[in-house]
Amino acid sequence: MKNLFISLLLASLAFASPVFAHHAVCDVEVVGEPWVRSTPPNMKITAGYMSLRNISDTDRRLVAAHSPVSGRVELHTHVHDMQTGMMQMRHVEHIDLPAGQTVALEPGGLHIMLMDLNTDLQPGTDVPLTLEFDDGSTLEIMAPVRRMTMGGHHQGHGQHQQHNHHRH
Ligand SMILES: [Cu+2]
Repeated sequence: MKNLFISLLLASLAFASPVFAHHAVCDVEVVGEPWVRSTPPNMKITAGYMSLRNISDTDRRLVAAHSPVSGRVELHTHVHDMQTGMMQMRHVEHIDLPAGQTVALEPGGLHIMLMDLNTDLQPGTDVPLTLEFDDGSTLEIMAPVRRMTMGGHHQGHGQHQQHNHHRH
């Protein structure tokens, strides 16, 4: 019964993904559309966001990412600095992707940090990203470049942070 289930699962995966046959099996898929924040001229860093779903029953880790537009890519998270009251980025060695779960990389939280950019990233273009997992598998994606949206949740968050920055 379990084998039948797995066969059906693999069959549906092969059906859903035309590139399936050309890559080592990857336990992780991107949910929705990934995106990379656009950059003004001469800005050398930006961030990539996406939701990653671990479709297997084994815990996975995102351990690295690469992009041809970036000389150095790191995995980052945001932590709340108790002393300053500000959110600060921290480098992390990996991003945990628990079995069967979806993990969101989003502004103010986990993200893929693209540094040493060798080009400006204009909205309407796409950034190739290679995601590397702890089992050695990789996932190649194209992430559209978007402006950080003004208004809505993230803007509100920013204002909230500014509120905490007042000094006496
Ligand atoms: Cu960062």
